[in-house]
Amino acid sequence: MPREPATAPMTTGVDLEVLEEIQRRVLWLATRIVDVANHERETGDGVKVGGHQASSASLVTAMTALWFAHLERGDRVAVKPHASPVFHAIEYLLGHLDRSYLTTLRAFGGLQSYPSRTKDPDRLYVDFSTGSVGLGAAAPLFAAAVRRYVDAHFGPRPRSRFVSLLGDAELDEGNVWEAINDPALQGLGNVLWIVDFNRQSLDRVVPGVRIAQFTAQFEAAGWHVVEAKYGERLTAQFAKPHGEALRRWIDAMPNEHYQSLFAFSGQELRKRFLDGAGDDVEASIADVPDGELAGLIQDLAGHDLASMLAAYAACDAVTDRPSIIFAYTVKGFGLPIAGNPRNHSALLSSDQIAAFRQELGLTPATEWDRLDPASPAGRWAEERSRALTREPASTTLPIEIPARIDERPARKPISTQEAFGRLLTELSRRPDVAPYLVTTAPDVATSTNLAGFINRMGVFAPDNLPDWMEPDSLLRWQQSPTGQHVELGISEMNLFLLLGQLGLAGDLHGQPLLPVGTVYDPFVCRGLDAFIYGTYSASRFIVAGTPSGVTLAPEGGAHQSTITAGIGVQLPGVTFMEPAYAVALDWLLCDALARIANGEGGASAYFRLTTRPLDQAPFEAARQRIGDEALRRQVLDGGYRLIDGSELAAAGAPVVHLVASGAVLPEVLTAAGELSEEGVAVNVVDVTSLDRLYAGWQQELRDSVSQAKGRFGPSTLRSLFTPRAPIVTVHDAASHTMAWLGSALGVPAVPLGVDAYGQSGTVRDLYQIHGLGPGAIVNAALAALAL
Ligand SMILES: Cc1ncc(C[n+]2csc(CCOP(=O)(O)OP(=O)(O)O)c2C)c(N)n1
Ligand SMILES: [Mg+2]
Repeated sequence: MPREPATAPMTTGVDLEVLEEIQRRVLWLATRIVDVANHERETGDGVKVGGHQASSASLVTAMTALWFAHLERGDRVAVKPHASPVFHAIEYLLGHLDRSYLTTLRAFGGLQSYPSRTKDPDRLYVDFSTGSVGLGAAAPLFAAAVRRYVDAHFGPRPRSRFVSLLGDAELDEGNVWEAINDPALQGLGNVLWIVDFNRQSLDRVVPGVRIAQFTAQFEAAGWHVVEAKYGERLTAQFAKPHGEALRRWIDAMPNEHYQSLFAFSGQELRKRFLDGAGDDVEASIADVPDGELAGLIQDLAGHDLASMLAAYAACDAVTDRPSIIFAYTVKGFGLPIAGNPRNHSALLSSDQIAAFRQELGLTPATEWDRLDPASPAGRWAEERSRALTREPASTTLPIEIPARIDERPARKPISTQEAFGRLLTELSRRPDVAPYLVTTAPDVATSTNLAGFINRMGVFAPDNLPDWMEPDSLLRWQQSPTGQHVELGISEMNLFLLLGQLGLAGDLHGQPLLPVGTVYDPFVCRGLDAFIYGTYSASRFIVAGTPSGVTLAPEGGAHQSTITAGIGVQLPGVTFMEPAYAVALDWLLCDALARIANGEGGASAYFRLTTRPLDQAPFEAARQRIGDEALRRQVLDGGYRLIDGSELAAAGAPVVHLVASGAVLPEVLTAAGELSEEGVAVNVVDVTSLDRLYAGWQQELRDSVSQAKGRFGPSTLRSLFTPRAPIVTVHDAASHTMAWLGSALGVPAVPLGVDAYGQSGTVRDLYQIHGLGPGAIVNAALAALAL
């Protein structure tokens, strides 16, 4: 049963016949865009080009109705990855894409296979990148939450609706359910999800009839659900004698049975359709001639423009919660491959393309034309183009981020996690910067030291909520529309999806923000796909992974991260940093915020932090030796010499470098002391950003190759190390992460790190069993010198 029968279509100003004509042209262009990429482009590499004609056709009606009769300029839409040809066909018909691109699907510099915010030629109109199913689908929900936040803090802006067009199999992805269940994402009345309910995924027809389960799940999560199931013809048939039996029969029919009928027509179709049905069902279609039976049985609302517009209007009318439309569609609608279970990657033959072209009255000379501007369809497209044309948004914040936040000298031992919390609290006192800061955490705000910030800035809630805590409690949890911390449930996937959207607030809402998230470092992996999604979308945010490594000793192996440093170094679009000392963290954090404020692409930052308090004196000593500004520069560039062994080296002592990041530095310093006593000249290099060192080295290599110099120019890496001296790398992370330094420097290297799962114990115990203690470091150094 449809949840809400189609009401009168919202046809104000829209002629359904004109829309029908536009729909046919959109289907043609989307199909031909894929066809030409596969059949008329010589790639020379034997790799198939691909593209999805059937998945595209499935959404042609929903998308034509949206762009040509529903969307407004401020609306933001995520398009199902495999419908990108439909999107580009529409943008072309609206005049937002040059004709020359229509033959470039999946070509270098051309239309990307899936909608891309950063690479598509019509990217001004791509609001959300999609491709990894489920993530793009959920993104508009998070964007709507960000809009709610932005409106509450900076004043309401013109209305936007946040629309997601998703494949039905995208609902298999857990992140979708994590998203709809989070309390921070409730009540967003400007959200509309449109599920392309074609009952097919990549491999198969999806088994069973799951619609009742889906609708119940969304309703339980507080959503308004519409089933756009049957088109006008079937609806009319249901109204006839025995119509109810017919409806019940189709409703209960397994997807596999229904889908198998698409291959048949006439007598054979009738026989197969009625297989197992009672006399009343047979009677219900007795009046339908064989020639019309296929059209009737395939008459789904997802291909009925009036039904879709009615569904959109019904959702618009509901403003207190998100809406979802299950639009029943046919994968491959309107094409010879319609409904075929194996049609996901199927391509029309050239003969089939020629027949389709002819059917539309087009010729090879006119096939790429826009709609005739003199025709009603052409005039309508022009009107819609005017309604939807956009200007690029500004993504910079006109504020000055200081070079350092906390000028007080650090006397006591302090952990980087505690320092991070203090720095954010200090920042919240700065009237120029504070308004733009927004923090978020997946139920770990207090255990990652955000309490100070939250006490000062409050927790965001769309409405004022009572604070049930005692007024003198250490943590105030004041929830109101002015709060600047967004608290999430435990889902790390949601954390990164939200951070990704907060970091696009300038692009999508005209108000850049300074987003900061915290997460236990091991669970970065739990949200990794969304982390990648955010950085792939060129979002800009700061995330602190804390605490990290086996230094989290008593917590045990399940909470001890090892591969996250490698992830941080390797992920594009984010700079990985692991400072050990508070002042270094301060400089790096300010620099990261400044890059975000400047709207720099790829300016996200990942800080890997610890709860181990470290004595700050060694850093202060280095500061005295190197000087404040020079040291700051080195820290920002990725590393500095915490201990300089030049004097002993000048006296002829053998030189070794101990290279380390973060929590392990006390052990490294102890080892350095022991080695010096043995007459070894030790340089201790504190790597503040392995990522920057690596990027600098790579840049240097590329420059030297392209300029054919044969010798490298100076880089941070080279200025930190004495030529030919062996190195020992020490890291509370997989030993592999720093191992490349040996080859970069062309010297013997012994990488120490954590290459097995940890367990509970003290820091000393854990460092001992993983070979990070001073003794192991000294032995490694002696071994390196002997290599
Ligand atoms: C995370 C992820 N896993 C797998 C894929 C490969 N894949 C692409 S489309 C698809 C099936 C999609 O089915 P559906 O969402 O129903 O879209 P349809 O093509 O039926 O419209 C799969 C498994 C992907 N793109 N992303
Ligand atoms: Mg599907």
